[in-house]
Amino acid sequence: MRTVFVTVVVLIVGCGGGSSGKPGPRDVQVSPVGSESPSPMPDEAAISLPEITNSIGMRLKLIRAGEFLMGSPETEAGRSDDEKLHRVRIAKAFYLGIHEVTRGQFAAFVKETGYRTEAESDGMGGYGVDEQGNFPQKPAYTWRTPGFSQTDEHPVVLVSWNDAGAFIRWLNNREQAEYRLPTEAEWEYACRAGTTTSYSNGDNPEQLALIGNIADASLAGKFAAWPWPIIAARDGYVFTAPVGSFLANGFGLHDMHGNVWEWCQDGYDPGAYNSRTGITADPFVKSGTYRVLGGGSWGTGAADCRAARRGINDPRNRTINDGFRVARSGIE
Ligand SMILES: [Ca+2]
Repeated sequence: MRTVFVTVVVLIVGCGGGSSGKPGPRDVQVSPVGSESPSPMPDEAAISLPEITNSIGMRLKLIRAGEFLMGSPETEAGRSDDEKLHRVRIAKAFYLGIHEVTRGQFAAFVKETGYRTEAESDGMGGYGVDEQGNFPQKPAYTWRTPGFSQTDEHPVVLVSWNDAGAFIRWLNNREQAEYRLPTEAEWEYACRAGTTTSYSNGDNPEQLALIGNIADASLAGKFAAWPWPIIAARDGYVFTAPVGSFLANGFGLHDMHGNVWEWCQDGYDPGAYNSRTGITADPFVKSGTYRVLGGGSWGTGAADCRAARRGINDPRNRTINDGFRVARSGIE
């Protein structure tokens, strides 16, 4: 199965296809501990890249134009066949949120607009996790009441791709700016921050605990039968963590791995990478039944947190591990 954890969508590539009414895991496979890859500390020069703070206190980092290898090498543990390695040019600089959009920032939007998320407006709620570690959809599960404790500094969850779009339209209206979701290519470029390894700090899943909140020993202590791989390391969080709780990557961005899956603009096209040759400038898949997410979440295994992983979900879906961060264009 190739779906984002806790989702109604079951995709299609390599699993016989079709949709399901139940959540399901992706084809997760955690690589062995003991990689020789180093665990670099963030590059101080990169972290000092220009930064802006917007009208709701959101900090965004300038991400410079450049080229990178998108996707993963065939030797990468846990990879999928939709990740063919290819060269991509990000032609224009853009700003990207240093952090995922927080519950407090989303609350400011709701307070000003009266917006009701899809989980609230259709009365169905979203997908949460109960005490037994099952993933039911319930009206009670919304961004306000995800079923676990959150402060305003935690990433907002249970927001659909459409809800993220509504937040961004509000922000653009408020600031007369050009906020948007990052493209899939921009997201991976920013996540990698110049690295070519599975994660921005190497290939060792156990070292993910230094830079992100994933399914770890903390989670295992609460849910004995969690259906996804769990690293032995302890990151200290069963559910979401306050944004910025872990080390930044080389571009000064926090939580690109773990915490919440982050919605990208793109539709999901499983064959998109295979069709690209040479250097592809600013690839963007405009349409698609499903939308792409990056980075994995607090509940997902390490392989799903890889920079190259292409998470997939229906744009109307809302779960306790999907959130987003915003990009801003119109630079230079
Ligand atoms: Ca964790």
